[in-house]
Amino acid sequence: MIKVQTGQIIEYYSNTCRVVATDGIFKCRIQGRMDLVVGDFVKIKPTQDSGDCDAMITERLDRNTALYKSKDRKTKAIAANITHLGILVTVNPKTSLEFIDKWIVIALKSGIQPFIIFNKIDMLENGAYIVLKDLYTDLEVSSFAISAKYQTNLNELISYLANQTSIFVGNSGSGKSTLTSALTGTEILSRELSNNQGVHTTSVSTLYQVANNMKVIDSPGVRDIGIEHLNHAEILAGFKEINDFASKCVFPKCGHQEDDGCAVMQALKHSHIKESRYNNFINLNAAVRS
Ligand SMILES: Nc1nc2c(ncn2[C@@H]2O[C@H](COP(=O)(O)OP(=O)(O)OP(=O)(O)O)[C@@H](O)[C@H]2O)c(=O)[nH]1
Ligand SMILES: [Mg+2]
Ligand SMILES: [Zn+2]
Repeated sequence: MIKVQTGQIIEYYSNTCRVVATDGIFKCRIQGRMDLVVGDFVKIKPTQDSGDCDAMITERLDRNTALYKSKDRKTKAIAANITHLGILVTVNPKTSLEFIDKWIVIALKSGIQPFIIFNKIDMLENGAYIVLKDLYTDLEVSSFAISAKYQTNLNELISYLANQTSIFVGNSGSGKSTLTSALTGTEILSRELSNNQGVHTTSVSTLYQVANNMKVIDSPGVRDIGIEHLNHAEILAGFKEINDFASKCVFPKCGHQEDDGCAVMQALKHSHIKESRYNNFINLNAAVRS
């Protein structure tokens, strides 16, 4: 008989989940309408009455961080207690700069450290990612250039992720599952390795815990996501270099699109702000209401 204990959700289905706790991994029943996601810390207690479940969840502990997405005006948590968010950037599928900037905004708004992983470097002409790397080094966003498939340059990334809980985000096919397999040594189905169909796309969020206390989450909910739950101030906070100049604009409600008294437009003209960053800032602002 298992005792009452605290654990962390490592896999979440609609009314059951898997929890890693002090005494092992348990399949748990979710009681009522609890708002739970992968990464949540929960209290569990033994149960006999629920089919193939060993335990039930009685309580969710407070979250340190939570990652949200919006769709059709509804906001939903994707994962909890994450410290780092790795944005997978690939040439194929091509990752847009807007995708990168959007995820930086989302991470910073949630108190999560964003960083960039250039994946599939085996497919690149030497140095092709350097231009992109330069765009983000000034912003204190670390970046790594790797090949998940051929396990190239993983050591630096592994040290960076030690003692952290990370989630990888990227377009379908960017290599989130392949990277998670490489880091954890678990064979996770990727779009190439599948049971019987041609491809396997991740359909459930899983948290893997491995050596050096590295926890990584492979999730299907993190390809392209809506940001209607953000406001203009939160978007500005995600563009650190623009934020620095915005406080110097003459008009307090400056929209940063007219030259008149706008310090951001001046900075853009003098290349203190990169054009792609400015354009994405304007585009993301246009996508939210307040
Ligand atoms: N050449 C090359 N191919 C890679 C690399 N990493 C991943 N791939 C391939 O890219 C394809 C997609 O990889 P996945 O890991 O399934 O991508 P994913 O991001 O998990 O995709 P979804 O689960 O659909 O979101 C597979 O065929 C991988 O073998 C890499 O470093 N180099
Ligand atoms: Mg996957
Ligand atoms: Zn301005």
